[in-house]
This record gives sequence, C-alpha cells and structure tokens, in this order.
Amino acid sequence: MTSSPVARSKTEWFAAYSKMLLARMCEEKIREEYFKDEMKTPVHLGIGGEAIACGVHASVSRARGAHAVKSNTKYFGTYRNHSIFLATSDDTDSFFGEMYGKVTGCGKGKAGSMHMASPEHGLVATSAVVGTTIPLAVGSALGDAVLGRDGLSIVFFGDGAMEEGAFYESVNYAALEKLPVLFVCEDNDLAIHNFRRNRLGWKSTKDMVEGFRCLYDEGDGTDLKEVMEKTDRMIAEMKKQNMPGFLSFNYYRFLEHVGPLEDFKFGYRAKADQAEAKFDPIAKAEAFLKTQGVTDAEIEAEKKKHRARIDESVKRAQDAPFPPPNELYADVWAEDTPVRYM
Ligand SMILES: Cc1ncc(C[n+]2csc(CCOP(=O)(O)OP(=O)(O)O)c2C)c(N)n1
Ligand SMILES: [Mg+2]
Repeated sequence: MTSSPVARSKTEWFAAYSKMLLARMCEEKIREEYFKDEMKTPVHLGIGGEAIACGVHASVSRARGAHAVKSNTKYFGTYRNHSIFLATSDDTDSFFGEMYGKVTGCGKGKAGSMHMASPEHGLVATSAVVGTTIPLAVGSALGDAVLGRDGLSIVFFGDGAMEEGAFYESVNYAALEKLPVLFVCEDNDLAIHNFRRNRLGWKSTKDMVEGFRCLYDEGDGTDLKEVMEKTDRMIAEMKKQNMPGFLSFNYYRFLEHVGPLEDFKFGYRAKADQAEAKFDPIAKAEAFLKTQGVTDAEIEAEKKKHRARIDESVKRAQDAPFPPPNELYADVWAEDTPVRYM
C-alpha cells in the first residue's frame, strides 16, 4: 500500500476514541444489568475489538463524508455488532431500547442484540447467521456498479465466517467484477471455543485473498491508529486500482462467546495472564492520545458525559413499552403467511 498518510488533528483522533469508549461503556453497562433478567436478548459482547469497527468507520467517514446515506456508504455486520451500531448511529436510546426489547429499539424490540441495524445511518443489516451479510454487501456493491453510482459497501465478519462457502463466492465475484466492497475480518482466533488452527487449512490469508486478485492488508485490531491508517490507505488504493479490498485485524476477545462473563473456567484457553493493557484498545488509544496532547481531565470528562447519557438511555428503555401483540408480524417477510406458523 503506497498511498500517503492522512494528517489528523487531536480532535479527530479524540472523536474516534470517543466512539470506542461509548461502545465499551455501553457493553459494561449491559454486563452490570444483565442478570436482572430484564434484557431477554443473547448478547455477544465485543470488548477488546472496539477499535476495528470504530476505526474503520472513522476513516471511511473522513474519506467519504460523515453522512453515510448521502455519501452512499453502506455497512453490514455480524451479531457482534454493538461497536458498528454505535459508531454509525451514535444512538444510545435505540441501542438500549433494543436490548430491553422495547418499541424504542432500533428494531422496535423485535431484533435483539444480534440484528441491530440503522439503515438511516448506513448500517443496513447485521445477522446471527455466520457469513450471511458478506454476499449482501457484495450485492450492494454490485447494485452501485450496475447503476453507475459512487458507493462503498463495507462488511465486518469474524474469522469463523471464512469457513463458509458464501465467503469464497463473495470474494471471488467481487474481485472478478472489481466491485467497490471492503471486507473487514475481525479476527479473534476463535469461533465460539475453537481456535482457527483447527478450522482453517490455508497458511496465509494474504495469499488466499490476493489469489482472488483482491487488495489485502492486515494489522493490529487493538491499535486504533493502525486500524485507521490501514483503512485510509486501503480505501485510497481501492479507488486508485479499481479493486475490492480486504482488511484483516486481530484482537483478543476478553469475554465469553455469548454473555456478559469471562469464560476461562472452561479451560480451553488461559487468561492471557491479562497483560491486559497489551490487548486493550481503550488503554492503548488513551496512551496514544496523550502523545497528541490530550489530557487526563479531557478523558475523564468524556467518560462522565458518556456515563450520564448511558444511564439516561437505560432508564428510558426500562420505562418504554413492549411492542403490542399486533406488531408480531409487522415488518417481517413472512407477514402474509402467519397462520401456517401458529
Ligand atoms: C451458518 C451458521 N453456522 C453456525 C452458527 C453457530 N455459530 C454462532 S457464532 C459461531 C462462531 C463464529 O465465529 P466468528 O465468525 O469468528 O465470529 P466471532 O464470534 O469470533 O466474532 C458459530 C459457529 C451460526 N450462527 N450460523
Ligand atoms: Mg472469531
């Protein structure tokens, strides 16, 4: 990747960090509240991986404009989607509304944590079914190509999704047709409790992806600066070379696959002797921000601001109504055939 780096102000780095911090603090709030059993949705928390979605989003917004819909920038993701939801929407009310299954949620209380979306902010779809949004992003990019529109479709997926046939078909077709799609692998080395060495047979993701004639880069997904700079370069190169791109970022999953707890008691992995700061994107970003002149007081003030906002959103979600029974078949594709399933 040869493109020159984008110069960023302290304010711009801080804004990207602030999104990560918001995602972290929202998930910490879920952890605190979860066992009250008011949230009925399973939760796949992304603690440790926030810099990937937030960094890619910050970089893409800088390149294409902050208003994703106006700039025709479309995001797709997985069930581990809280960071991308909050980065795109910045909406803690509809975030917690959905966690509590209320009408104020982004899916009117029917989507749950695994299907967060905010099409009005560019987040088209996320899904519990591994790999399924990858072809959706390629279809979205194909639509832009066919209609001659300037667009960019970005899809986040885990390393486990690379075991799905749809993944290869998607990369192949995107590369063949030179579609404007950016594949972003959030690589935590795990599919539930299974390490990638037991699942993926190839030696090098770079060789595999480049074999399809797709641009490729990889990096440390716990380093916000690195994520943003690699994304800057990738989108510039995609445009220059008229090719799809693939970014693979690794990170350390701090918590269990699904749920608010740690899972070291199962013995399939040891606690990474929690040289925690080494894996913690928030701690790393704070250390970097200080080199840019950000003070402890500014960081503390941001935490305080987020905390107040989160508490308020949780309260509003708790007070909001559940969807009424007649909402059950609204907005679902099987709308006209409910009787068959009753
Ligand atoms: C098509 C499909 N197969 C299997 C599952 C069960 N499943 C849920 S999560 C998961 C692991 C996916 O791992 P990865 O893609 O790396 O995402 P991560 O959970 O690590 O973010 C599996 C196999 C599923 N949801 N969908
Ligand atoms: Mg994984």
